[in-house]
Amino acid sequence: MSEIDVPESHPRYQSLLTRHRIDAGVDRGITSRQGLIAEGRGEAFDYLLGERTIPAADDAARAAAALLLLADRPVISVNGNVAALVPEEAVDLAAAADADIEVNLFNRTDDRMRAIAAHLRKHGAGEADVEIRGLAADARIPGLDHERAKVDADGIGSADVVVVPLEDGDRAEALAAMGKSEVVIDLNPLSRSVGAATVPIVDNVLRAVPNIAAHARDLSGASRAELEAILRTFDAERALTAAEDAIRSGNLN
Ligand code: PTJ
Repeated sequence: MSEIDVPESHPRYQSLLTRHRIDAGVDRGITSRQGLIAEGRGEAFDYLLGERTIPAADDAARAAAALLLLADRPVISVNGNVAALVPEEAVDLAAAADADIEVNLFNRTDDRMRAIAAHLRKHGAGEADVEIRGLAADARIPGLDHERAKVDADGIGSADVVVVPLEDGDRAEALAAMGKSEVVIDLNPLSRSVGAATVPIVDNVLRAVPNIAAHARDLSGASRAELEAILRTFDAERALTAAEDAIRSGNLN
């Protein structure tokens, strides 16, 4: 038994755990109610993917790790769904990639910003040299209206590589237009967000975030030339086609 009263061997374990975490996130004031809808959409794609990391997504996670290790100022963007689903794993990825975390919300309110920052601190941020940014909101993403444009000048504002799990399409495109390299994690291979990414990962954040961290640790001794070679051979278009094919094939294994 674990966090939920269901054994890990249960065939729907991951889906039940996800629902539990999102539900608890709403109760804690971390996740927005729209986050429940986003999760439902993600679950449908994950079901069709067979709730597994397909080989193309694993290759993408390795390319993402290489991109992060090559970055000068990597930042991991955390929203209400990510904070509820993978708080500890997001902090661990930041530690493995020597990145900061920025709380960056689509439906931004001060209460949610503070609740998410506190939740991340409870899961280890603030220690292990992982800074939490996002509360200063002293810069804007050009071309976006209202609250979702707010970023920290010394966080996403000046980052060269941003990991944006579950990003909305507009903001992913606006970040790309700022010249940032993006790692986008999204279960929908047709979303505009993955289309804007340097490295799109079509996988559940529950699996993808720890997987990127594992690859980053595995690659920590690699030379710049080796990391650059991993990135050069990664083909974003092929990764998206592989995910779409897996979903359309209807083969759940
Ligand atoms: O916390 P906030 O205010 O920043 O809001 C966050 C949400 C996610 C509500 C907001 O960004 C939003 O409305 O996003 P969208 O436009 O609904 O897009 C969410 C995308 O994430 C969809 O393409 C889903 O398929 C995908 N998705 C949902 N759950 C997961 C997922 N991808 C990976 N892992 C998941 N667990």
